[in-house]
Amino acid sequence: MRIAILADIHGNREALEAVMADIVRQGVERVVVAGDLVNRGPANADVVEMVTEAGWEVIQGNHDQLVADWVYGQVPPEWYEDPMWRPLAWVARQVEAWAGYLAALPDRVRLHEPGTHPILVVHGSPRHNREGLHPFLSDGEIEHILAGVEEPLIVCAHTHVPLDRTVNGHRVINPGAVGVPFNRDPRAQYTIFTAREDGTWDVEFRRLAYDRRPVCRAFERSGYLASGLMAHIFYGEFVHARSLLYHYERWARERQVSLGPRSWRRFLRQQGLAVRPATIG
Ligand SMILES: [Mn+2]
Repeated sequence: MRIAILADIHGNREALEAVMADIVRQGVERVVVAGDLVNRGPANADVVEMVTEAGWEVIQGNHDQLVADWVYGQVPPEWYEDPMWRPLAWVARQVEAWAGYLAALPDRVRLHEPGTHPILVVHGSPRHNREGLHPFLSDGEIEHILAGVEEPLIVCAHTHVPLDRTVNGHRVINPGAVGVPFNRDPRAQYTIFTAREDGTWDVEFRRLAYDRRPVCRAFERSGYLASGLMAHIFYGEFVHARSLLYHYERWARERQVSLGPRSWRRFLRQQGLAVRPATIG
């Protein structure tokens, strides 16, 4: 039995295509997406259509929930007037027809193949879809978060950083991100779980290089980048394969500068990062 588990596609069609082709080559029998099909990227409807057409099982990520909440008027009313949220409005328009699907996704799935140890798949942690099991957490912190979880194997996503940690009998796997990795490795990342004779699982971390230039073009030509600052930040995170939003907000707070295109460019330059990378690998 072979199961592919992937997550955090974030509207990146080309990365998903690379993973889909690999999944076909690898001959897996079951595919689970651990959330965040949409937002952060330019091809959100394409990603939802590809995943649903493939018949893959999907759980809800915080971004899937956010986009559905936006469509259904379940975010604070002032957000609809705030330029900061325009990129979210842009994404929500793209997948408006899928809002019901995104809203109804389950928050977890328990995989229990005959003769194997069960696997719990969640987006963030078993407690919340925005609680990430980050590599920098201590064993004690991870143990606390996983208290009461019965499954010996837990797959979580959300941090966009791959993880394989065993704490007090719980093995935690994060497959890394398909669309927007934060581990400074831009390849599309996912995992394949293969059942062993004794019912435990062998975990293989796969990383696929693909041509990222069409993704950059899609950011620019779809109108997403022009929708506002947050799209520029997400573009920078995609290009540099690292988390920048959090650091930028802290940087701006410390200097008491307002968030906007000018301070964003200044932040990038101070980090030694190209503002508009001419070429990416
Ligand atoms: Mn995500």
